[in-house]
Amino acid sequence: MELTAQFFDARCLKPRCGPTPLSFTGAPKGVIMPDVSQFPVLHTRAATVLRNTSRPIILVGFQHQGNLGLGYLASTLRQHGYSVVICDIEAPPDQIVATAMQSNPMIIGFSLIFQFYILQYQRIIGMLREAGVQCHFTMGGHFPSLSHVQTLKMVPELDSVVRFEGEMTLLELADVIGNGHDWRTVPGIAYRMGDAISTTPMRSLVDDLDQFPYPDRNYEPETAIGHKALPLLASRGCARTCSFCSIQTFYRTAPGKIVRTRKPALVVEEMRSLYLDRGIKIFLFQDDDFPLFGPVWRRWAADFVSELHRSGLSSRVIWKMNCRADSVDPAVFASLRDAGLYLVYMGLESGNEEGLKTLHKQVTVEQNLRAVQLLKQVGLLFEFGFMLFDPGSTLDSVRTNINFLRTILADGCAAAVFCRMLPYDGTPIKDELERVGRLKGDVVKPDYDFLDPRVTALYHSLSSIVDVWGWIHGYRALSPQLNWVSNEIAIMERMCPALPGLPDLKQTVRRLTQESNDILFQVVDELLNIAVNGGATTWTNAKLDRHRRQFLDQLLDARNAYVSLHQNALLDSLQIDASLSRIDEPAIA
Ligand code: B12
Ligand code: SF4
Repeated sequence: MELTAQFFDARCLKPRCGPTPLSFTGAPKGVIMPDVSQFPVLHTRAATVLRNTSRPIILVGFQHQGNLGLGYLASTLRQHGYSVVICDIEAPPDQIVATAMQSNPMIIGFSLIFQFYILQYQRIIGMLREAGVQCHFTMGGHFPSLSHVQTLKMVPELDSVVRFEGEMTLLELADVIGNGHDWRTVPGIAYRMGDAISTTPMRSLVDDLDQFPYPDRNYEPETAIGHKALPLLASRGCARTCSFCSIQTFYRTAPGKIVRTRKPALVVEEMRSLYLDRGIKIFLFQDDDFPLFGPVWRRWAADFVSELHRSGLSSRVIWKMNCRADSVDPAVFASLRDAGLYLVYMGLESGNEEGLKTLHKQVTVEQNLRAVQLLKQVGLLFEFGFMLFDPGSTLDSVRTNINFLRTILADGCAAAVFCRMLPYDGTPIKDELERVGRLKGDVVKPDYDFLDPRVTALYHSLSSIVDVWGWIHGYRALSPQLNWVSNEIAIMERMCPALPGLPDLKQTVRRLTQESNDILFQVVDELLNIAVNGGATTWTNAKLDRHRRQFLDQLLDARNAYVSLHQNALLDSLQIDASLSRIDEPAIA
């Protein structure tokens, strides 16, 4: 095997780290055609309906890092005989239109999981209709589920909206449309009736997640330092009630059990087949809140750990998950680490008590601080979500937040990433802002003003001085790239622990991270002082950009030199152990 230039030179393809838990390189673009022969089916059900599967179903969605929602929808449809074509919403619109024209689909299903994409969907859907595509158009995802009326108004070409978990509803919709029956009777949808919007009875959330076949992942996995990574789910739903989060509303509005966990043995079985069939060594658990909190989920986690050890995977694969600060316990996390956990994404969200209350996090600053400290003690890499600004922000709370970040990041363990809370549809905080007349903007750019105009001025001056997309957010920004290299180092530590010089690289990256963070903190500090005492800032966009470029150059030089020097050992670590047992029995002693 040969390593590509991309593998070595992050400058050719800057590591695509998003403002998100973890990002990987090389996401496929465009149309992803199904290869049904390779598709793993875990469970099959006896067909109870006579189906007309003569025309395919097209699913359109955001594919970067692999879209599990589309994956489950596609695999469920295929399990019942339908052929499915998946298109990436980021593909050129003409390509999506051409695919639809060529394949004469029965349904096109659009997946809108980020509400700010709605205009992009609106445009493509309009183009499809203009091109003469007449089949049934439906849309699913968080925003359409919670704001179905607005969705149908904003996108008049849609025939229906599928609300909440979509597998069974889309399948029934396909069955009914295929057989020429009235689709308006299908439970779980919304549709237009003249000027009004009607809904059918809501469909319950699926109780047994293991009834689904494995999600379709028929795309090239993204890679990190050459190791392939794929997303998966151990559970769905979240029991918490953060005020800024539409997920909790999504799973609470539909009838049925809010949090459902899969059987640990079946999750491990899915990992094992992906390891053996696709060479996947990094697993990204996308569960909103990995099952860890309270005695029942602790037992679940313990069973999962035992299964990983029993399968032989714990020494061959690594994984990342998302959790909250109040789930972090040293003994539990040490056992997760020993079973392959290497990266934890924690939604810390705020570093001051008022902010945590506004966001209804139901954790304290002390808990956040302790969780970070424990993760460091256990030796786990962590990344975090943090909102420097929220609707209750004051100059004091912003200062406290920056000091919180200074404390947890003092050792350069992670790059500073922060944002302003956005009031998404379906969230309690959006409803509250609307109630008190503070909600501004629209679906694409929901907005609000702070109560203290000095905070609004601070926010605007900060956004104009710091190139947010160059430093904090986006695949090519500095903080995400610093985190990306720390992520690579953590992977190398786990996958090839004997590599010489790794501690030196780690130290260099930590130093750069400290220095980069420090500049961001200095900027916020100075702007805060100006907001209180007046005066003019000494920071300019150009000055910050010079710093940013210097950091990036130093980072990439250090990283690329290290990878080039150790390419043989790194290549060796990519091997898959084919002797691992395929069947459910202990594979190694
Ligand atoms: C994985 C993930 C990502 C991945 C995306 C991977 C991908 N391609 O899907 C990455 C890391 C890239 C990502 C990035 C971001 N994310 Co994100 N992400 C998630 C997360 C944690 C899981 C998604 C998932 O796999 N769910 C599991 C599947 C099975 O469920 P599902 O997607 O809901 O799909 C089901 C139903 O919705 C429905 N359905 C969905 N689509 C369709 C279509 C049809 C036709 C039908 C019938 C049904 C249907 O049926 C599906 C199966 O049951 C969600 C939270 C969540 N629980 O969904 C946040 C979430 C989607 N992300 C969110 C946000 C805010 C972001 C970022 C903006 C973060 C940031 N600060 O930058 C970025 C935006 C990236 C961009 N586009 O620029 C928000 C979206 C809020 C909103 N209302 O718009 C969410 C909801 C998190 C939250 N708690 O608020 N994210
Ligand atoms: S932010 Fe996370 S923990 Fe809070 S409700 Fe949403 S998914 Fe759950």
